[in-house]
Amino acid sequence: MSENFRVKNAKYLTSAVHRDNFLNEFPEVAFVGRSNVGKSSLINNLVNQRRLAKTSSTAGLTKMVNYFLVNGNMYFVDLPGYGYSQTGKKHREIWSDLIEDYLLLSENLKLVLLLVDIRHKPTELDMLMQKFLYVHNIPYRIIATKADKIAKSKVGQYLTEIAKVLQVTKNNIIPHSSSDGLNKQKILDLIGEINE
Ligand SMILES: Nc1nc2c(ncn2[C@@H]2O[C@H](COP(=O)(O)OP(=O)(O)OP(=O)(O)O)[C@@H](O)[C@H]2O)c(=O)[nH]1
Ligand SMILES: [Mg+2]
Repeated sequence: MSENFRVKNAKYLTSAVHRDNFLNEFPEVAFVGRSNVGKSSLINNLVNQRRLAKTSSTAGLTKMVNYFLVNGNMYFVDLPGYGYSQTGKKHREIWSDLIEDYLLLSENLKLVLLLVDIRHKPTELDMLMQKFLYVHNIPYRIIATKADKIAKSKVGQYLTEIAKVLQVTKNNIIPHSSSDGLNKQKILDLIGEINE
């Protein structure tokens, strides 16, 4: 069933700015990670659309919880990034209440894709998020984004570094590139499992 999962169609549904606006009709996959790590780009790559989820080189673009309906029976949820100091919050580098509400209140949340930039060591916040997901029993997988930015021959080495920090085995981290679609089908197949 999960093999060769395909996105037949995807459309933007709505954006929530408050827990009262969260949707819960369908199973959902959420994309979580630091600002600018490539969450919206990964969604676009998976659904084969260049601009379904808005992307930007300026950190902190996605501020709401954005729902996309995929194949008419599941949601892809693009979350705001964390670790971006907003004005007035400079010393409180933590994720927003909206992110936390979403993760704790979404009963149909089946999978979180936790994104880290393949070039950088995961931050304290990444580790905190990983722990948060674990403690709250939310199934997650780690995606290392922007793999096209390093030499192919170095990918394994960078994954080893990330794996060490996050205390997982290297095989649990999937490198991805929104530019060339590296491991796109592998990620889609993980997502396909949520509807079984
Ligand atoms: N080369 C390359 N650039 C990427 C990749 N993924 C994202 N980017 C670039 O990184 C920047 C941020 O990407 P977004 O997808 O907007 O990141 P985000 O995590 O949604 O950011 P926020 O919404 O601000 O939290 C954009 O300039 C993208 O074009 C990738 O796989 N390869
Ligand atoms: Mg975004």
